[in-house]
Amino acid sequence: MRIDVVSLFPEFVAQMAGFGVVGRAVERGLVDIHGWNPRDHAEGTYRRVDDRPFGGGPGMVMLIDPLRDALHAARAADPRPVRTIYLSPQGVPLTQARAAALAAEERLLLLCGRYEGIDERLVAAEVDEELSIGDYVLSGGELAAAVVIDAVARLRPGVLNDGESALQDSFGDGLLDCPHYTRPPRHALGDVPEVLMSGHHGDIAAWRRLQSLARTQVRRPDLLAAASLTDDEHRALADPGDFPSPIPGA
Ligand code: 9D3
Repeated sequence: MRIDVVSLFPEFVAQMAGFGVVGRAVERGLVDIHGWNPRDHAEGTYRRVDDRPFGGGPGMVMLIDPLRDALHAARAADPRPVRTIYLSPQGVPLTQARAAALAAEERLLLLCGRYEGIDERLVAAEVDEELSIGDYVLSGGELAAAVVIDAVARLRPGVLNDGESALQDSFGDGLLDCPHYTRPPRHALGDVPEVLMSGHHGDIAAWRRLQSLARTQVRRPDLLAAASLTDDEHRALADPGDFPSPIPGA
C-alpha cells in the first residue's frame, strides 16, 4: 500500500511512521509513505500558502493552488487510482470499520490542513472523504494523518506478526479489552486473579469475556448497546460487582 501525505510538515508524519509496527511495515515494503509540501508548489519570494478569510474573522485559510498542485504531483507519482482524504474537525469520525475499509485500498492520499483550514472549493473539487479523529481540537491534520496511517497499516496483510492478531484487538469484537497480567503472580501492588493461573481455558475465556463486558458497561455504554449479549451475560452484568473505574468522577 502506498500512502501520500500533503502537509506543511511532511517529515513530521513520515517520522511518526518510522518506528514500531508501522516502521516495521515500511521496512518490510508493505507500506510506502511519501510526503508532499504545498510550500514547494507556492510562488513568489514569500512562497505563501495561506491568506485572510473572506467574510473576516480570525486566522488564515490555506490557498487552493499550492495544495492543488501538491495533490496533483502526489497523484501523478503512481498510476494506481487513489482515495483522497481530508483530515478535518468537520469530518466523519474515524472508526475501526472505516480503517478496515481504507486498508483494502492500494493507495491513500491524506491532506492535512493548518490554520483555520483549507478553501472549501478545493475540498469540493479534490476530496473524496473528510475524516476527524475525535471531538477535541488539534493544531493541524498531521497527528490525525499519523493516526489514520497507524490504524490502517496494522490491518494490511503481513504487518502484524503471529500473536499480534488484529482480530483480538479491542473494537475487533466491539468491546473493550479485558485486563492483562504478567509475572510475578504475587506483588506488593496485588495478586494476579487465580483463574488466570488455573489452566482452565474455558474458565479463563469466560472470565475475560465478563471483564470485557463489565468494563465496556462502565466506561463505554455506547459500545455495549451495539454488542450482542447472551441472556446469561445480561444477567451477569445486572449483578452489581466491583469493577472500579479509573476515570475520575465515573
Ligand atoms: C480552534 C480553531 N477552530 C475555530 C473555531 C477550528 C479549528 C480549525 C482547525 C480547529 C482545529 C483545526 C485543526 N484540526 C485539524 O486539522 C484536525 C482535527 C482536529 O482538530 N480534531 C480531530 N480531528 C482532526 S483531523 C484534522
